[in-house]
Amino acid sequence: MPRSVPTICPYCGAGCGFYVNVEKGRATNIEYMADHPASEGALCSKANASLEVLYHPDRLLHPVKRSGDQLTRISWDEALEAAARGLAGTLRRFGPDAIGILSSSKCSNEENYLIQKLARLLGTRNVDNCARLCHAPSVVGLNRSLGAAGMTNPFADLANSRCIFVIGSNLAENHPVMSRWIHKARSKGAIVIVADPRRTPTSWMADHFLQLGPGTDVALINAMASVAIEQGLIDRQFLDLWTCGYQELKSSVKDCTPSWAEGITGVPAEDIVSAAQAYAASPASSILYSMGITQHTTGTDNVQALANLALICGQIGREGTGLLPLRGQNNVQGACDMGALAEFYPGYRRADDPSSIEHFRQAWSASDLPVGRGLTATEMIDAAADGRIRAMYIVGEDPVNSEPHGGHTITALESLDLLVVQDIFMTATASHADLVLPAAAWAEKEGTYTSTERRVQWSCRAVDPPGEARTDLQIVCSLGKRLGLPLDYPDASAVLAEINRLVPAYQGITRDRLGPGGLIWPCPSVNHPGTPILHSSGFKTADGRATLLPVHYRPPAEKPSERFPFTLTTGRIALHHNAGSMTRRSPSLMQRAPNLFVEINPADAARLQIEDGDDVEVSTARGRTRAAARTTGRVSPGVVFMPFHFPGTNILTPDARDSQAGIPEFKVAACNISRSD
Ligand SMILES: Nc1nc2c(c(=O)[nH]1)N[C@H]1C(S)=C(S)[C@@H](COP(=O)(O)OP(=O)(O)OC[C@H]3O[C@@H](n4cnc5c(=O)[nH]c(N)nc54)[C@H](O)[C@@H]3O)O[C@H]1N2
Ligand SMILES: Nc1nc2c(c(=O)[nH]1)N[C@H]1C(S)=C(S)[C@@H](COP(=O)(O)OP(=O)(O)OC[C@H]3O[C@@H](n4cnc5c(=O)[nH]c(N)nc54)[C@H](O)[C@@H]3O)O[C@H]1N2
Ligand code: SF4
Ligand SMILES: [Mo]
Repeated sequence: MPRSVPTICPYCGAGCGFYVNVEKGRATNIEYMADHPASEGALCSKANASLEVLYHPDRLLHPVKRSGDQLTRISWDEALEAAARGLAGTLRRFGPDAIGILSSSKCSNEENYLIQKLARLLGTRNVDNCARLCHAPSVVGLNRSLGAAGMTNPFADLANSRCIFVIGSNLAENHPVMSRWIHKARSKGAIVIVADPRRTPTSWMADHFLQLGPGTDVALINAMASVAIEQGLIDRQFLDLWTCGYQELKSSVKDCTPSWAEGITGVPAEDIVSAAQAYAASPASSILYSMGITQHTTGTDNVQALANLALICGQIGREGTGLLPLRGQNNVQGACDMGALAEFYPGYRRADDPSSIEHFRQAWSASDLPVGRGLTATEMIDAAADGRIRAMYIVGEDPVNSEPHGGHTITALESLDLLVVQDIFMTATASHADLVLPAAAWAEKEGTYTSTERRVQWSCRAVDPPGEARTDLQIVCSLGKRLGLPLDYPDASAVLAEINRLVPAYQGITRDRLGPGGLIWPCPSVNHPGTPILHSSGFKTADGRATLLPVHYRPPAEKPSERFPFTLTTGRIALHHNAGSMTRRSPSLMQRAPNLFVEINPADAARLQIEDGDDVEVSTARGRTRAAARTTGRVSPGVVFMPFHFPGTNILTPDARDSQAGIPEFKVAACNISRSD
């Protein structure tokens, strides 16, 4: 009998649902889920091609061990024994700080919960996930400004917005199914503002398109705040009731006039004024943002500037308003909620707060747990390079292709005594590992995933994993057991029951309540319906008020120079996902997007005698990479863009980071480009 199994898309944080149809134990096709509250039956190209990836012949089938250049198939028993012996040896010889663990925002909540628990029971504080490369500035900035970092309103609520301000987000390509909600709002008359250095498909939806220079967002946003204040478009009542710090903010943006901002951003002053008026004066305005805002040395400042703008205009806490940081990976929201972060235990309990530690010590019956913030993902790479970290366990991440300055990442991983990688494919990172453990993919396991809407959804197991691959949950539990740690859970439901007890926002999100569409956290009890809109009755701060935090414009770390006269910005395209280990294995996606390219303005190309399709070399102070030139007016003169879905892009990106959130500056590097003859 064919079965239709409900699953959650394994790619982005939009959290679309679809059915996997199974016949005789094999997934035959996927079917749309018309009653899904966010995706309403729609899916994008990546999800439509997901079975090509699930059944790709490259799937890892057995554990392997590397000696020299030789990869040898070994049994699970040998693999787990070697991993446990290696980690225990590092612990004995160098102490817990010499171990680094990267958890996976591709994995379920239950798996992330167990990975961070394994790390902390082992005694190491060094556990993190790829949120560090993604929304760490939102976690830091929004917690500081608003007391909570989640997306404030669900997608469907965009239909209630009268003005939608999209800044540094290309959701038409990167959360494509969700851009339908903007179209719906537009068809009801909403005004759309898009601020991006590139003319992306998202910008095609814009009534106001602000083509700012990379890394100049604080100037633009502060100028918009200054216009709102000058023109009396602020919400005084809201400011008095719900915020503190208005006078300081007002004086901090006093000199941020539109013409000052024009000089920095390149956006005409009158366009800044009309965008500010549209946003501030509308009865319900929302702000959507993602990597164009966060991946900067000023990432946290950018986020706080946006929070300031929303707060002074009172555009938060109601239908059609809010701040929507669009999360990236399918479960990056959940990985953070579960405490797979250097600075937080589950439920955002601070790792440097002794009372959180005591709470978990008792709950986990542990004799001791590490106190204090651990190393972030990027700091772990540095620590591996200089010998402070000697062993790493990397689950479902590909830092060789996703961390900046790839040459440095490879040197760092090569200098480890032990590298264990757990993935579904032999990634660039896995090719440097001593042990590679084959994991089951999304449709081969069950558990919960939390979308960017804070929507917690149960994904069911449709088929068996290939070969000897096991679920991440099984692997982590068996590794824990070999290390003598109490990690004994029969299945995901048992782990979820522990999460229900220990993470207040998930308390009411029990297995039996998770039907179609799931539940939106905070959901503090089993009778609670969930909370689609945050901050509707004050903020989660000590006094219920949000804080306006002045920020000042600072330029990016690297400026164009004579040697590197262009600004390189990196990001995504619709048809590939992140470092590409999954989507580069889809024949149908590869046919449409086969190679690495670099977008360059036709005027620059003509000057450099580069023609569309030419093989060019892009170089920065870190290294050089070849790509196919794509001449296009999408980028302004002086700016070039490369996606990071193919190896090579992150050879180029800089080490510079945001000092508050640790995110690398993926969006700005000084580069040169020339024809490679
Ligand atoms: N198709 C596809 N979808 C994805 C992913 C994928 O790889 N492919 N990855 C997922 C993940 S992990 C994430 S985090 C999200 C990311 O989703 P997005 O944030 O939409 O992705 P990016 O393309 O990195 O960057 C967004 C936009 O920021 C712009 N930008 C660059 N510099 C600046 C700047 O200085 N200021 C402003 N205002 N804008 C700037 C870029 O031109 C780009 O259009 O997508 C998720 N969805
Ligand atoms: N230049 C540049 N670099 C960037 C960015 C950028 O915009 N520009 N963006 C950054 C951002 S926002 C992000 S989120 C990071 C992403 O960085 P990564 O998380 O390193 O990138 P992915 O390619 O998504 O890696 C996920 C891995 O998990 C594996 N996987 C999938 N499902 C499972 C599973 O169920 N179990 C296990 N064990 N493995 C699984 C996949 O095969 C893949 O290898 O990249 C960052 N790097
Ligand atoms: S928008 Fe995101 S979650 Fe939805 S189908 Fe596409 S990749 Fe999957
Ligand atoms: Mo991301």
